[in-house]
Amino acid sequence: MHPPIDTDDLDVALDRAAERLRQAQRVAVLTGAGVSAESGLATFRGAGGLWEGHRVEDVATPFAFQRDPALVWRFYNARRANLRSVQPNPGHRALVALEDRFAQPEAQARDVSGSEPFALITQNVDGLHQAAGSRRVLELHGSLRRVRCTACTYLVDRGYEELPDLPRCAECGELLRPDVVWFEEMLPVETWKEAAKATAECQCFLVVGTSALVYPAAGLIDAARDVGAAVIEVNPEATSASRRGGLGLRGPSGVILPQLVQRLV
Ligand code: BJW
Ligand code: ZN
Repeated sequence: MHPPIDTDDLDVALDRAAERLRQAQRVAVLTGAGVSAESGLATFRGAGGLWEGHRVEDVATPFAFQRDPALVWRFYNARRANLRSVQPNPGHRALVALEDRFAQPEAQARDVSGSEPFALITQNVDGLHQAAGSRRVLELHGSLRRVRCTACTYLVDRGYEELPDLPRCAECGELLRPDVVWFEEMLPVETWKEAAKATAECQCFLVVGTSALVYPAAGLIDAARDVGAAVIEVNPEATSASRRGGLGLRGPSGVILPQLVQRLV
């Protein structure tokens, strides 16, 4: 249990965070599973987490997939099926409003550097930011909608349609896998470069709903600090990111983010 939020302190922190955002020309946001918690999706770690009942190495490593692809596919198919009935929540929608605020054509015209004013960097594979209407979403850990071949270059968006436990490639007949990034796998190179650039160029970096334990994504928080960006964390709990400084907005992102964005208008 986290301690009750002191509303006066939260109010002051929200004002301070809004001020940092107002001063920024470019903003980057890093999200994790917590931003989708209020949509009814389980986070990964902790009680009730997605991995409860599974060992990480049984489902989220290339070795696990080699050893028992049907077990791994059952885990991912269950999550894909669940996503058919899940909707974005007010936290996702507030991030769309934040993008609207920063990525207006006039704001871009004023920025002679030609850099993008807004990036939403997500570790999530649930597609809820796009479903809410976010435009510039950088998916660091892939997407549950896409599947790819383990043998050839076949890659396709299958939405959340039902797939067999051992789905096969339409091109070569080999086994398909979810297009997500497992431990010990490289992140998609171009997406990673864009995320690192957006971080290096921002003046304000929002960290929302992530335990900040998984690298290299968590390293972006330090990279933002290194370039002097104001780091603002939205999370009901303190995390390894909060312990490294920055401004903490303690509470669920579906409550805190709309209040934060509201203060910018
Ligand atoms: C709320 C809320 C509400 C709740 N509102 N908030 C030692 C040191 C450094 C690095 C390493 C190391 N040993 C190994 C590594 C590398 C490894 C790593 O980081 N390991 C650490 C665990 C130590 N990383 C990798 O392997 C990465 N690749 C890589 O490094 O390549 C180079 C390499 C190549 C070859 C060999 C070695 C290295 C790849 C990482 C891939 C991560 N993939 C996963 C699975 C994706 C597919 C799937 O979905 O199944 O990505 S793991 C899982 O963790 C998933 C998530 O995106 C990621 C992060 O989790 P997240 O989002 O932070 O969720 P939680 O549950 O941890 O936190 C939720 C938070 O929400 C909590 O804080 C709550 O309080 C909060 N919350 N309700 C707001 N309402
Ligand atoms: Zn193939």
